Amino acid sequence: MLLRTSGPSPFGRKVKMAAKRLGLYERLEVVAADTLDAADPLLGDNPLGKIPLLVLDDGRRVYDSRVILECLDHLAGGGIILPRAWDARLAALTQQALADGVLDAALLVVYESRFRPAELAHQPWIDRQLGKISRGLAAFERASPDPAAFDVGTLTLACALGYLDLRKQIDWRAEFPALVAWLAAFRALHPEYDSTSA
Ligand SMILES: N[C@@H](CCC(=O)N[C@@H](CS)C(=O)NCC(=O)O)C(=O)O
Repeated sequence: MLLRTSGPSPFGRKVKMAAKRLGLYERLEVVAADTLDAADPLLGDNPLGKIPLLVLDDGRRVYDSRVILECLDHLAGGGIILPRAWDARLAALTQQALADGVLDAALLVVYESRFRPAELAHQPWIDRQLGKISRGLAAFERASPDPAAFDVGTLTLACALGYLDLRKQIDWRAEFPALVAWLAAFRALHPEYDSTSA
C-alpha cells in the first residue's frame, strides 16, 4: 500500500501511528507529497489535494484520515482501534471528531500566516479558530479519555497535542495541566507516538 503524506502532517501522523499499532506499517510505502505542487500525483488521487491519502493494493484511493483509520482497522481484523461495542465506538469516534476539529482549526491558524499576506490578516477570524482550539482542549481537560486506551479518539488527541507543540498556536501546556499529564502517560504507554514524531 502507498501512503502519500508529509513528515509534519498531524493527519498523516494519525495514519502512521495506527499502522504501527496494527502491524501494518511495514506494508506501507510512505511517499512524500507536496500539497502545493500542482504536478504532485496527489491531486490525481484525491481531488481535494489533501494528505494523507492511501492507495490500496487493488488501486482504490482512500481518504480522509478517518476513513483510512477505519480501513486499516478492518485490514487488521477489526475492532482494534475502532471498538466494536457501540458505546465505546461512539465515544472514540466523537473524541476523534473533536480532536480532528482542533487540528483543522490549528492548521487554519498556520495557513493564515503562511498563505495570506500580513496586511490582509483578519485577527477576528484567527481568534475564532483559536477559540475552537481552546474550547476543544478544555473539553478534553474536563473529561480526558483513558491514556491506556489506544483508539481513533486517543491517538488523534495525541496527534493534536503534538501538532500544537510543534507549531505553538497556543501555549496549551500552561493552560491545560491535566492534558500535559495525559500526554505524558499516553507517550509512556504507546511507543507509536514518539516513533512517528517527524
Ligand atoms: N479531514 C482531513 C484533513 C487533512 C488535511 O487538512 N491535511 C492537510 C495537511 S496536514 C492538507 O492536506 N492541507 C492542504 C490543503 O488543505 O490544501 C483528514 O482527516 O485527513
